[in-house]
Amino acid sequence: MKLTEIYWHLRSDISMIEKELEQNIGAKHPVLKKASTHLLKAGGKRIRPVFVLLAGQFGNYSVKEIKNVAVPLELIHMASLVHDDVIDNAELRRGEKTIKSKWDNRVAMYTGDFMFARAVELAAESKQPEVHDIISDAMVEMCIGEVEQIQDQYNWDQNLRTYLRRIKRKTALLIAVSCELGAVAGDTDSETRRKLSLFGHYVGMAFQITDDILDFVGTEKELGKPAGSDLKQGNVTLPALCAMNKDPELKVKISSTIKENDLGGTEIKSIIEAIKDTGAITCAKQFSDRYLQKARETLQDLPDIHAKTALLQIADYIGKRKF
Ligand code: 2DE
Ligand code: MG
Ligand code: MG
Ligand code: MG
Repeated sequence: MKLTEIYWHLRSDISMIEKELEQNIGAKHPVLKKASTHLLKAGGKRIRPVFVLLAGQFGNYSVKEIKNVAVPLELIHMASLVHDDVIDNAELRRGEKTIKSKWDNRVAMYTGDFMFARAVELAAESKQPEVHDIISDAMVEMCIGEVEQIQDQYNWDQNLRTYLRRIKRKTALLIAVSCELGAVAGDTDSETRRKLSLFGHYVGMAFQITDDILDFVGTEKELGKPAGSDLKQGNVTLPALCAMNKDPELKVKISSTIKENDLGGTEIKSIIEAIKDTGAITCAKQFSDRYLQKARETLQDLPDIHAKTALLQIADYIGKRKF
């Protein structure tokens, strides 16, 4: 099954979610509506709603309950991107100007807050009380992850564990929660729910590792966002950690070259090449592959329904994705 087939199978539910997203950001205020719609229309993989829909199929699939979690999760994700682009000073997202660049930082902060408020409002319609706990816990962790990232910036001595903990918070958790809430909405048994959540965690870890790899090897055209910005901003990601571990001299060079408020230039480019020359991309990819393998194993004992094939297919795609 190809990725396009997965979306095809889910098309009626996805288009319902798409409509709901559009309606939910339709605000009384034209600027908030315009800015949110700008991001919504720029596209995106809608991977979190897709995980909710597929996980829900392991139980009794109720479209209403599914909607009450899938839409908020995508809104929270979108809100976090709008804020993330302010923090990362990013000009481009999904091939379009970011809200902070098309409007400004102030509009972006409030647009993020607005989307987030809409998410909470909609999630409140869910009948299952644990939905609120799960969502709010995830958001707290995401904030911690982002603050940790700021604190760990330009810290070239940080270890692998710090990195893994950070990406777990900033990315993997919301994906795990998407799978878990799909299971909750479908009212599956607790073991199925635990397994789906764990699957989401592993896939989410691989997803962020791939994002970090693509920042080294992708192009702006492919990614729809600028490449090479992590290192420039002092964000120490897995390829850099792999490279510094292999070649301690490179670490000395990186720490003396990449400093705060340094916009970088040719030096950054040569460091990126030096990092790649150590085999860092293969090293990082091995981590991602190992997480994806664990993700596949986690689903092993679940019933062989169509949704399982689809989840396995998405895991394969995450290992190969170019955008
Ligand atoms: C993207 O990482 C990380 C996103 C998490 C952002 C979380 C925030 C706190 P990247 P890219 C802002 C929670 C806030 C909420 C829920 C309103 O590597 O490469 O910077 O796509 O992603 O820019
Ligand atoms: Mg960013
Ligand atoms: Mg960021
Ligand atoms: Mg990134």
